[in-house]
Amino acid sequence: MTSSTVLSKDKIRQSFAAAMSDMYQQEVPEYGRLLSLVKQSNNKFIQQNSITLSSDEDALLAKEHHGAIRVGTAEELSALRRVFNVMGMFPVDYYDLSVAGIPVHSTAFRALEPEQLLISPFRVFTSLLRLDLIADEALREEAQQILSTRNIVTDELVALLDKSESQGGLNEQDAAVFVAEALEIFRWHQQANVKKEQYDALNNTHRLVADVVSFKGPHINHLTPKVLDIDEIQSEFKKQGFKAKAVVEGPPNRDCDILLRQTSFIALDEAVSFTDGETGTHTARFGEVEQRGIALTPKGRALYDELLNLARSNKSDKEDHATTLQNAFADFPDSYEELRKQELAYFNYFDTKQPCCLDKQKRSLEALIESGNIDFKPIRYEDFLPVSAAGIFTSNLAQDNEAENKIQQSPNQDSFEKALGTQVVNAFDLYQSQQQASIERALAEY
Ligand code: OOG
Ligand code: NI
Repeated sequence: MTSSTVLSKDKIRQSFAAAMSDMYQQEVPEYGRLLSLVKQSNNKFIQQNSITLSSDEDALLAKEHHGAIRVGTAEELSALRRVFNVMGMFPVDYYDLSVAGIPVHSTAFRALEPEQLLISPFRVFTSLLRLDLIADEALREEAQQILSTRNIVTDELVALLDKSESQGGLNEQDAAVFVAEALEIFRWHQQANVKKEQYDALNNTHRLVADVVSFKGPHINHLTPKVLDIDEIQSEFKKQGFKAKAVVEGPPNRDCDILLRQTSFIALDEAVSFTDGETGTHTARFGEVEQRGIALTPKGRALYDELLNLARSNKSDKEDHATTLQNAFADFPDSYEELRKQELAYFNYFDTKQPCCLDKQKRSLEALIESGNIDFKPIRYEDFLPVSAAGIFTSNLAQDNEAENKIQQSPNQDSFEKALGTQVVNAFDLYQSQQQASIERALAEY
């Protein structure tokens, strides 16, 4: 390869995801343990269900993951947008976490096209701290002041961002430097940016404020491998002494998985040195697993939200969470055929290559499905769920504190997009156009 050849963004994302995984295994040894447990559990599931994976699928399964970080300022968020762009990752959807008492709003950076997701499905749930939701004015100003002095990107990285933007990508050599420099943003810093008493004051206001403001950079706070049987992992977590969250977030266990189910285990206490020489601990980094199902249409999503609310209001001490959830979701169709007929979920349609006996004018999509000439398979949900994300956030902050209940609910997508420097992509539009393109492709054969 000559040095002027631009390397594919998918390849850069793939090597960045691998580098991030290596770094996180070194920083958080439990993550290495988690990866072995997930591998064992996935293998067991594959054997028990006699699933045959191609070598590509197998490699992808081991690689599947998302991560999460939290930044403090508009400049930091927009720098991340530029960094992720180099890896072919774009902000999809807006998530307002203030509804759950968490002073952040978020997006998820990811690749947009199915073929790109197959090369590397790596995503990063990225949150921006909302100091505007913090009531204590003096503390808010202090936090702003501290954040204004830090710089999360190295000069080398900025030069490579400029280069990539002006020449439409990076060559292999530059990409290798880019991966190493970008990784620095996500590294854990034991050395805090603040004095012990400042940390304590921030922590008393909201644990997230302390997490975002007190350090030199926005450390990666978890990486999440994909699992095939999350209920089994949840019970293994308990057996093997991981401090798992009490419940699995998201929809119940079903024949046809929908959206996203996730669970996590409690964060580490990590040693910190403050600028005044004092020492202490900070709790932020944890482990999580995810199981993904079919993407829902707006109609399906409305039904999901309604039934999830029903389950939350039916919550009682007499029944466990899984049972309450199962009961509430009894009205959610659980076959792909029904999900499709009721337009609750998205599908990829494809030509089965069977000989077609229908008259030309009768070859509609539905008739061709009926005659066995077109078939469909689920489109996987690639995004996140705000209620679940809130559950993950809160279960991984240290001790609860009073002030946190005072965060006002106030979504503000406009201000988020201004900070980001672009609008977020709407996930429904992505799934809808993927489905539509597959229908057109399949019908073009007839
Ligand atoms: C992000 C929590 C949300 C998920 O998987 O829903 C998340 C955070 O704690 O920063 O990662
Ligand atoms: Ni997560």
